[in-house]
Order: sequence, then C-alpha cells, then structure tokens
Amino acid sequence: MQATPADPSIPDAFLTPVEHLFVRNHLGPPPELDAASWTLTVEGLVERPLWLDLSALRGLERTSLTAFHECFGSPARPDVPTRAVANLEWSGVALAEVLALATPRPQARHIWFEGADRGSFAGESGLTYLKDLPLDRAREEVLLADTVNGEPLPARHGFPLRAVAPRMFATNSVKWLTRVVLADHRPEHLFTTRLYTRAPAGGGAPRPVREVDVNSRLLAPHHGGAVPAGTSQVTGRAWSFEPVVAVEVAVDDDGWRPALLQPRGPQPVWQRFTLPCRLTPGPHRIRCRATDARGRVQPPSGARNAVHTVEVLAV
Ligand SMILES: Nc1nc2c(c(=O)[nH]1)N[C@H]1C(S)=C(S)[C@@H](COP(=O)(O)O)O[C@H]1N2
Ligand SMILES: [Mo]
Repeated sequence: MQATPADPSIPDAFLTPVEHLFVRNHLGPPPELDAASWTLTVEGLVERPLWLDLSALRGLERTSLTAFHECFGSPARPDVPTRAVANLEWSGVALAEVLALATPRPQARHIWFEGADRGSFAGESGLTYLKDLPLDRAREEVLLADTVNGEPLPARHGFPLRAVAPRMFATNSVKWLTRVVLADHRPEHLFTTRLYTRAPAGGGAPRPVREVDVNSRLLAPHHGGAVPAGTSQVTGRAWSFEPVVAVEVAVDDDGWRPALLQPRGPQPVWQRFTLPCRLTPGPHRIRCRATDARGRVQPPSGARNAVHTVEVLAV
C-alpha cells in the first residue's frame, strides 16, 4: 500500500488541514479522472439504473458532514496501532438522494462501492477497489462527497467524488467512486471478504472492518519532546463509533485522572480533551484512555486501539 504516515504532529485544530491528511492508496497512484467525462453508475437491484455525470449530481440537494476519518492500518496487521486520524468537513449529496432516484428493489440488502483505481495488491493483479456496506446503514449515513474542508476534493483524496462512511474505518470510504451496485449478497473480493476482516474479541466468524473502536491520541506534549518542568497542559483527541464519554490521563504510575472532555454533539467528530499535569524534572510517561457511550474502554496493550503512551522529558 502506498501510504504517507499521519503527520506525527497533528495540529491541534478542530478540522485537520488537508495538507496534513494521510493518503492511503492500495492500487498505485491516483487515477487521473476527467471531470467532463466522469460518470457514476448505479446498477444491480434497482428499478431505474442511473448514469449520473457531475452536473446531474450537482443538481441534487446538497448536504455536509463533519466527521473523524481513521485509517484501520495494514489489513495484515490488525492489532498494530497506527492512530492515523483526522477530522474533516465533507460536502456533497447524501447517498439516500441518489438511491431515491434509482429506487432499490426490495431484495437489495447490500450496497457495493467501486473506485476507478486499478492495479495489484498482495500478489493479486487486475484488482479494483471495492467495498460494501449493509444497504440500510449506508442509506442513513453515507455521503457522496465532492469537497473536503470547503475545497474541491484533491486527486489524491478521491476527485471528483468519493463515498464517506462516517463512524466507520476510512477503508470503507471509497475514493474515485464510479460505480454503485445494489445486491442481495456481499461481494467476494480481496478488499471485502479476504482482507479487512477481523475476528471478534469473543471468538466467532471474522467480521468486516467497519465500526471504529474507542480510541484516543495524545497531541501535546509530543512524544520524545522536552517540556518545561511544572504544570503542563496535556491535550489530545478521542473518538469512537459512539460518543466518547470519558478520557482519563495518567502520568507515570500515578493513577488515572479524568480529563476535561468536549462533548461530541450531533455530528461524529473527534473530541478534544485537556488536563493540566504536574511534571517534575526528568523523564515521564503520559498515557490516555477513552471510554465510549457503549462502555467500551481502550485496552492497556496488544490491540490497535491500545492506550496511547508518550514519553517526554521535563527540564
Ligand atoms: N478507491 C480507493 N478508495 C480508498 C482506498 C484506495 O486505495 N482506493 N483506500 C482506503 C483507505 S484504507 C483509507 S484509510 C482511505 C484514506 O483516505 P484518504 O487517502 O483520503 O485519507 O481511503 C480508502 N478509500
Ligand atoms: Mo486505511
């Protein structure tokens, strides 16, 4: 996978500037799509198959969405934390608007999203980037976005149109979207049934990587940095499928203390937390741990959403 790392110094801003946003492409460089000839097809179990060009799409009612955007990380290493996360404002057309035009048949249960990129991954060639979601879920939440943070989508982030599946790992947010298929079954494909699946904690059949875990990331102080000894403001961001209801911070082996946490509000945005901490001169280990409205807590270690730790030197 071509991946630029998340900027190690994510700016402490509510919206992540697009130039700080990570890029994840499985099938090579971004396809160069021509806005004038691009179309989105909607086919399969629908009463009216559609071929929409950009002007037809832009004639539909517009809406916007601000949401966190989290990469799952390598599908081969599902337990390794990456904390590649951003918070972005998207605008475009609700998937539901397009589905209302196409009218899914009653047998349609699943929706497939395919991008225009073509290439090889994990030894398989001739691949497209294909993902699927349960239709009901996608109809409620998915946005077909043509802008990010108020600007047209850059080529690397999916120009001219991408799906945005809020509260799900960003692997589901298909870039360079050109085809939507309504079906009564899930597609058998490298990126749907063979990769991007994981075994549930309690055992059982692997499930597709969709709903994000409860997670948090310290932004300040920076890992490996030096801070003045004394009181230091510890800051970070927390996010989950459900709203985060608590974040705790621990310095060294002192106990967990509750941080001040911004509420999530109606949109699935990341939540800022802060806690003033006293740091005596010398090295320190600072940790943060989020709990969400479902009662899920970040595990101490061994998981992709394990407690985040930074090491700093107070001088
Ligand atoms: N068409 C297409 N869509 C894609 C991908 C891809 O390789 N091709 N990568 C996915 C993954 S794994 C992630 S994390 C997000 C990253 O979106 P970004 O590059 O805009 O940050 O796009 C998703 N959508
Ligand atoms: Mo990803």
